[in-house]
Amino acid sequence: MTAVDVDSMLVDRVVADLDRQGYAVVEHLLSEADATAVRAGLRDVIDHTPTGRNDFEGYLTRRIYALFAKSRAFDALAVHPLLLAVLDRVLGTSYQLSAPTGIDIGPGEKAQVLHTDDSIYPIPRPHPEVVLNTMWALDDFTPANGATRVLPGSHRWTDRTPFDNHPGNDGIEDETVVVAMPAGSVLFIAGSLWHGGGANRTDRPRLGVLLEYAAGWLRPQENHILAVPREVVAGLDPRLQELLGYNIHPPFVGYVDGRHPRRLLGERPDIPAT
Ligand SMILES: O=C(O)CCC(=O)C(=O)O
Repeated sequence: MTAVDVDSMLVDRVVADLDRQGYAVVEHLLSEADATAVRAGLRDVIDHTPTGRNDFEGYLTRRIYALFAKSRAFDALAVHPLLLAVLDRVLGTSYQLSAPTGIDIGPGEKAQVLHTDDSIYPIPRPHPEVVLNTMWALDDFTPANGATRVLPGSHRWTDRTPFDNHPGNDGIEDETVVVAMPAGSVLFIAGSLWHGGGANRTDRPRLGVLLEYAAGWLRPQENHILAVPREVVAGLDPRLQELLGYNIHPPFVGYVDGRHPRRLLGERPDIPAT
């Protein structure tokens, strides 16, 4: 995969869709061949990943945590120019990776409970977006195999949840949109949008990878500093190093011994010594 110039009209469209409906789809951001290569690169990791431990993870679903410790398949995608341009517009210029997670929904898995990704932070709604998630489809996402479900416009809900008058999450399903998309596509999900994985009624797993980002001043969901060995991070692209926590939120949130954390990976003349 080669770096591509960012298409500003595409960025505008994604940002507008996120604002209007809380999600946006870009089809074929990866070619079919690239999607196949990324999927193949994750195969071994998936084979060594246990199934989930609760309803949210899914008892028939494998979730790859500590993704950047286990695979190089997403190094370039995490700093894809389109993502960074959209993130700059939605979260501002200070953000970080929060929860990079491979999700292989197994045959027979039931639908995941609808949730918002920012609900883990105690911030009353409404609020400016502090989380932006991206779901990279590595298989075709279909209504049958567990494509992500979204509630369009629910990122604006302040006095409503999918569970009001809908015990068991049933009655809300007619408002839910299943985001079918071909392998290689990316679904952007605003942190305040209600969504969830779908049920897999096929006999094959559905693989997607979430690259979730959060504002630079928040604690990321996964502690990358402990999850990804420093010698691995040292070999990565400097922007990815920053996204994995070797960065500050200005003026100095995240310093180490009074200095920029990037210094733990070696000297960088472009960063002041303080
Ligand atoms: O697998 C999916 O389609 C969505 C998963 C999700 O939203 C999550 O686990 O937070």
